[in-house]
Amino acid sequence: MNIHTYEKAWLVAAMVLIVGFIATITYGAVGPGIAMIDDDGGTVDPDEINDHERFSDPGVDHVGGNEYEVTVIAQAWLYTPEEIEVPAGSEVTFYVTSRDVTHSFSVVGTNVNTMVIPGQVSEMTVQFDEPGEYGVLCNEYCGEGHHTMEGLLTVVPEDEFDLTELSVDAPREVEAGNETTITANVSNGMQDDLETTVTLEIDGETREEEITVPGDGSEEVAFAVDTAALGEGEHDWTVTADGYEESGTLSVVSATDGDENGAGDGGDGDA
Ligand SMILES: [Cu+2]
Repeated sequence: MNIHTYEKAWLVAAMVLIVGFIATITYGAVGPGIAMIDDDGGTVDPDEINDHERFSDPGVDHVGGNEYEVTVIAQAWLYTPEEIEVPAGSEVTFYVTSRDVTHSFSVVGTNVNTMVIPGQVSEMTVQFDEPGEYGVLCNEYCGEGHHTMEGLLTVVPEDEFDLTELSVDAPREVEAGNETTITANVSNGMQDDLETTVTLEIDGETREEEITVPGDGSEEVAFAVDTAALGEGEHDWTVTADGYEESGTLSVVSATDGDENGAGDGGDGDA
């Protein structure tokens, strides 16, 4: 059979194109690690998100080792949480759902890009190796505020990352002569124990307590404060733990005059 030269040329060109298409798709699927989001993430009733085991508390959770889980709720027109921080070298599994309409969760500059459908949970696992900042965008038009829907994902160096939270419970005003307490609560979101020093500084005097906060737990330190020793007036205090700081002012007022009259004669608590 005789085939015309042009016919042959077109046949070869068509073959090359077909092989090229298959190679492109194969590279896309295997090379950069593109995975389709399937229904593995399960479902969640959009009206019951606030009572849901996972979605009632969105944010970053440490699973163990270098594995983290990040739970995100998309809604018109924001992400909760808006800012996500994970350590470099971590393997992060995102769980994203929508409270209202269809959105997307797209991490700019990475291959994290999923549609977020109310009722469905999009689950995807990604490895973040290098520190950096990535914008999070919604790629599905979701209403008039669509263009303002954004978040931020920060990959921080491993040694700068923790899931420590410090909260302090301190009275605003105390009558002179009474004893009071400034209580620091340190919670540790990592699975490993956290050893840290809780420091209270009040009126230039520093007190310290060493604590070990168990993994996924919290520890309380109560500092008894003697108002008679402090004297009447405003006293600035600062509590620090694991690099976190909280501060406030304690007013010691005379036993006879009640509130609003803290700035007495006891000096201004220069620290
Ligand atoms: Cu949206």
